Amino acid sequence: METRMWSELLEPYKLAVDELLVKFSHVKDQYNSRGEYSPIESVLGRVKRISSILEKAQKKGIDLDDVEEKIEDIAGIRIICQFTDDIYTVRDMIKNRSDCFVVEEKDYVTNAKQSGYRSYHLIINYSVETEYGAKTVKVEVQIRTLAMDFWATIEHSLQYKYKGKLPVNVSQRLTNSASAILKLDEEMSAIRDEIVDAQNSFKIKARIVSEILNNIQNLYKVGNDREVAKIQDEFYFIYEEGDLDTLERFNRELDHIVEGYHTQSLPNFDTGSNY
Ligand code: 0O2
Repeated sequence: METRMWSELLEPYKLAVDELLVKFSHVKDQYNSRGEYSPIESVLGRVKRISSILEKAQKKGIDLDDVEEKIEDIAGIRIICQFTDDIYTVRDMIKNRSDCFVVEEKDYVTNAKQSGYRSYHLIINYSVETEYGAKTVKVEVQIRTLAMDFWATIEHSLQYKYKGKLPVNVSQRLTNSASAILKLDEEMSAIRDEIVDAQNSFKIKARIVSEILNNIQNLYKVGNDREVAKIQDEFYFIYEEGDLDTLERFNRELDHIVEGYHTQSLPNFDTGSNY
């Protein structure tokens, strides 16, 4: 196939990856903007390189005319989660989407591969609008934890370095570290609630602090500088000493003060004036 033909063939896959990256990142943003824990930690995407497609086709005896049908990971999305349970939440989320049609599932989380590889794979049909019309392409979605991703990345590099023929001692160490990764995920899941609570209160604190600073900035525009400076000092003290509830209370009080200034500066509608 000519290079031009390859770039035409790969274009809809590139579009699919770009769109899905935006969509899954948006899901994460929505959780964050609500101050909620997101089952999606991060999203990555790639279109397989032509050399890798050729290599896979050759390895599997796939005719070049059949690559779109038979190579399912030309477009790849990787969703990274913090905890093992999140993998299944994300899987269900994808299954419920009207723009992703799941055609195949591989649960290497419960049934790890011989290598020790763990990840949840979905093959989906996804439609894009190209300049030549609508086209449905296959996309492989890999869902895994941060720890699983760490292991897979290292193992992939070593497989590349040794061209798939790992020395026995390296292979043994990878098997041992795969068990350690499994244990790590289990340990983290056991204290999941505590971790999520800590992360949520961090996000809430960041939001309240930003609202307070915004209020103080607005007060400087309309209030007495010395009084606002006193409020600011009070905030620094509460920030150092206070807990989340105290900060929240302080923020509400500031809201009232700012509101008070606004009311004072509103025009009096009973004056008979048109404005
Ligand atoms: P790349 O370079 O990531 O694109 P199969 O014939 O069933 O073994 P198939 O059909 O490709 O292989 O499906 P499978 O096993 O679900 O693997 C698809 C992708 O999962 C691989 O793509 C890898 O990205 C990842 N993967 C699968 N097994 C392993 C493993 O043991 N170690 C690591 N690090 N990744 C794995 P590619 O095309 O092989 O590689």
